[in-house]
Amino acid sequence: MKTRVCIIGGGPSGLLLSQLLHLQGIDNVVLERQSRDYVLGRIRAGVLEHGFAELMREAGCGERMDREGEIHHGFFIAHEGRLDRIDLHRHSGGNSVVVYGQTEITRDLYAARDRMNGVVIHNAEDVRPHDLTGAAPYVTYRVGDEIRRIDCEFVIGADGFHGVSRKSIPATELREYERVYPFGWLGVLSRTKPVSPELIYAKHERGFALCSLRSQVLSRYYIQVPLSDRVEDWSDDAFWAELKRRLPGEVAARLVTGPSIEKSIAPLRSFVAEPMRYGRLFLAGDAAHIVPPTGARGLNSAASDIHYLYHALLDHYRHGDPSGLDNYSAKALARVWKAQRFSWWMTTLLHRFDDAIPYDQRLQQVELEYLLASEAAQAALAENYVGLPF
Ligand code: FAS
Ligand code: PHB
Repeated sequence: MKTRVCIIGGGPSGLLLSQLLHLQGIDNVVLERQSRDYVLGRIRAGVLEHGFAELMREAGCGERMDREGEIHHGFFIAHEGRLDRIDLHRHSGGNSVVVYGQTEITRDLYAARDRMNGVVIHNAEDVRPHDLTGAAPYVTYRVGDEIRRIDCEFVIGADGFHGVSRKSIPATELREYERVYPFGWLGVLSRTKPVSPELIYAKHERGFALCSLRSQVLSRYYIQVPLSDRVEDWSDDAFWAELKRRLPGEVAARLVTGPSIEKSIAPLRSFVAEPMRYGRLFLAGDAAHIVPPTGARGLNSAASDIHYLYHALLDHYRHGDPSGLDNYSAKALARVWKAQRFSWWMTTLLHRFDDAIPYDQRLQQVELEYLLASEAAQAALAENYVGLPF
């Protein structure tokens, strides 16, 4: 098989780039290790920056998001039994976020690929990129016992943190930066009415909690748990009881509980791999960077990578201009590191750190006091949360 761009990974990053390129007549193929149902079975991000929403509309995939997604102009911070609202809309000069699950984003992107007869190959085993530093890279993969080959001009590594692309870059070429947090998030999805019309980020001495949603009949909740916890350690009742302990009384009193339809523990890490290019291979999304979900930057950081790559490939194919591709890594990393900073800051602000020295505990408390008392600090939070410019 021959194509112009071979995209490894059929998650939101890979599918969004595939759709954008196809709309511009740039031939591409997506190779996905899992089945479509498996990919759609993952419950992940919930909050979209306005830049991500714009990109979905540009890809012709924004119609259901605009119809079913919720525009949120702010969120609450719960602490010491009270709620303080951060007015994103006012502090960001009129911007907001869209609450619409990543699962639905991925579903809409698959539907758009199908409508355009886009080529997405599922259950592609042992995907391997080859000759990345030459002018004619290719990718091999296995279906059953048969090894297949795709000749291409560029390879996009959109295969997430555990993918093959980043690992195809020689260690001598790659610099990796990582911080692993000493806790995880236990997440529950339930067919219950959300406890609050806007998200609640709760800082509590027992640990962090988050009240989020997917719709008015589908709620998403998280509590910080030790890394040693396993999901089978937590019954639904135990989860709901702990969540209530971490919320202000008036909120806990109106929490509607119900059976979990999904329950999982996600570890928290900050990670960046530099550079995001090696020859004809370009990394995008989780393949190159990971953030703790506290700042809702994970999926949104992938969006700016895709935006930059899309325009760089357009410039290359339309105008023979390689500058976008040559500048991609530096440009993408400049925004990635700002998302890293914000995610680290939100995580440090709101979580319980058992090994924190008393000075750091007081600093955490005064950081929150300063934020809630300062218009400038809230404006800084808002501009990051709604999304820094691409
Ligand atoms: P993905 O990991 O989504 O997609 C990569 C795709 O590549 C996958 O479908 C995988 O099957 C495929 N793949 C992997 N290896 C391959 C190979 N060798 N060959 C072919 N295909 C291969 N972000 C938020 O903003 N908010 C959240 O609440 C949030 N929660 C998260 C919870 C969890 C458990 C995880 C893991 C992530 C969470 N994230 C969250 C971040 C998440 O949303 C990512 O940012 C987002 O999935 C990034 O999308 P992709 O870059 O497409 O990577
Ligand atoms: C979610 O709804 O899954 C979600 C929302 C905001 C976050 C993290 C997760 O910061």
